Amino acid sequence: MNELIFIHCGDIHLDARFTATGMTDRKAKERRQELRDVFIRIIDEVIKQKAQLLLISGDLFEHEYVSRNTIEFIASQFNRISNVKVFISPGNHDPYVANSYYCTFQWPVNVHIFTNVLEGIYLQELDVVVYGVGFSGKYQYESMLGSLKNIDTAQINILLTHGTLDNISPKCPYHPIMNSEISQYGFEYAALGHIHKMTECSENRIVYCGSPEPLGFDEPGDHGIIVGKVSKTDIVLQFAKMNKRECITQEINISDLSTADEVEMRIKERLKTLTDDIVHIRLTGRQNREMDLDVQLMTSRLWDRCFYLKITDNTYPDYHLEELCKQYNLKGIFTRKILQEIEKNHDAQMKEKLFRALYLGLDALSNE
Ligand SMILES: [Mn+2]
Repeated sequence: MNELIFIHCGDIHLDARFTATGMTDRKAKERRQELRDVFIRIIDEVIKQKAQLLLISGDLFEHEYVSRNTIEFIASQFNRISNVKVFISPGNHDPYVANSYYCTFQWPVNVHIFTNVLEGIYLQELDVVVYGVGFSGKYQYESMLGSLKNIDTAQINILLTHGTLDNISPKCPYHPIMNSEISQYGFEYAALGHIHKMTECSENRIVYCGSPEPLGFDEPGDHGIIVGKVSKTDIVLQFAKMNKRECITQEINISDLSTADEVEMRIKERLKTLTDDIVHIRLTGRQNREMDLDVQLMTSRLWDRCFYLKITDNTYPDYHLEELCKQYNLKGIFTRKILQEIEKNHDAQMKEKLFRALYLGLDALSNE
């Protein structure tokens, strides 16, 4: 039985700016180097797995920012696998436009780049047809799979494209395609790009491989590529983790802390296991009125404890009880009553309970 080994990767975004993360230029530059590193590791995996096909489902690089040097780097990596057929379906970040390196660069002969006209390439030696279509601009409002006619089911058929699967919004600008539309043709595998999180949309058949390195805080968890073994009767997919770093967002509730030093200690403690990561700490809860919290200062004091650190203050100020006591409304009456009770009471545990009741009550009254 003819079995084919393929690697499916995409959304690598070589030369991305990383502006959304708020990263410094220095760190962004380092991160861009790491995107190159992950691309090398992907090619290593192609060699290691003895893959015969490399499918790249778009957003290989960022057209707006990519340098010729990076294009030459990509080509040199393709040259390492000259016996492997490489297919690229341009995405919204690397569309097939007139001034794209896809048009102007002399790519190695083992590389095929799809355009906005759907085509199927038959590889006789592998008895497989790779169908593909790509972006020719930033936006693509309609499915480009419409011209697909009956496909010959005698051989293995693979689809490669960049798009949004089953998006119900009427004006999806990123190539809206339907699961049902793809399924009817009976592809052995549909390799999709655009969603940066690995997603199996139809068991083993329609798959987003995700980005191999996360590009922002909206891309938590592991990232990688798909290693597939497919025949006319069977398909086995394996996710291969590729990312060097993780983008991690963590909340730290500071309601029980009274000084900025204590907050800093708590963040330090949390960062101990996140030294290689891109970390966003969200401070939440109630902030003591006496606390002089300066997240910028804190960030600059702790920046070297992980790859990149961002701290945001999402706390809300503590209640000003003295002020509240002076008010002639429900909150004022409630606060006065409970504070009187607290004063009368000598039991420490009871005092604490009353304080908790005070805050719960004020929260309830504030949220009306
Ligand atoms: Mn992308």
